[in-house]
Amino acid sequence: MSTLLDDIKKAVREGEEDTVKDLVSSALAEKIQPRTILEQAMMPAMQEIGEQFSRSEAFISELLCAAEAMHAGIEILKPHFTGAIKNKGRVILGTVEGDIHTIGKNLVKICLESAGYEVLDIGENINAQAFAEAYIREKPDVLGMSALLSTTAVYMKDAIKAVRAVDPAARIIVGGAPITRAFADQIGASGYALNAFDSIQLVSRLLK
Ligand code: B1M
Repeated sequence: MSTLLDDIKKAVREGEEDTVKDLVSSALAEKIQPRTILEQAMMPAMQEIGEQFSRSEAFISELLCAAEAMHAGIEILKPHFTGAIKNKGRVILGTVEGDIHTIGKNLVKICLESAGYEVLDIGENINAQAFAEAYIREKPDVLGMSALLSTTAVYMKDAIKAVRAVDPAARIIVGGAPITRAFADQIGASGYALNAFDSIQLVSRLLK
């Protein structure tokens, strides 16, 4: 099993989309859990390429290829996560202003859908006003914001302020690599999830 996971990790890191699809399918056929494939192979690959990038050992084009390969693998995994019932509540998700990272948000969507929530993805680079407009339009039970850059995480505060101007009781959750629980408390979020799987318990707790 570890060889297959190692191979998936390598293929994601090297941006080999077709190889990732084949290997992820093989791993599922071998009954390796989708969550294991994600957490022990695909996500560490993104971590690794990110670290290489910060040491100037990888180009931005390689980050993009790895992201494409990650998306391809997630598409294969998706049917193994998604549940049939979607009536536990409505969630809106978006990545904040100035930020085009999608993968974490997409995983949160898949996890929440698998747990029975209806999720509307409003996309990336969403500013405070657009979050507030989406809140008015869609009337979600929970609004989720994702940020991957320390420079964009700060926009969450503005977005929370704009949404709370519309509904002071709005349930707003935040997450993403630079976000901490302390930061979430400081900007007035209703909750913080460390990862996509934790977002299920968080939303469930907020809707009790
Ligand atoms: Co960018 N990037 N990137 N990047 N990128 C990071 C984030 C970085 C850490 C890399 C590094 O230098 N080590 C760094 C940020 C440094 C910082 O601010 N502290 C960085 C940088 C600098 C940049 C650019 C500025 C580079 C440049 O242009 N010079 C640029 C900015 C673009 C922009 O947004 N304006 C940029 C661009 C890109 C690409 C477009 C090439 C590509 C994204 C493609 C895409 O998403 N479609 C990309 C990638 C792939 C990465 C890394 C390598 C991988 C991100 C990822 O997908 N991780 C990343 C390095 C890293 O993360 N270590 C990096 C996998 C994903 C599953 O994890 O998104 O953390 P993550 O999501 C997790 C949790 O955080 C959580 O759950 C998820 C799953 O468990 N979570 C939530 C996320 N959102 C949540 C919301 C919730 C709850 C939980 O509730 C709502």
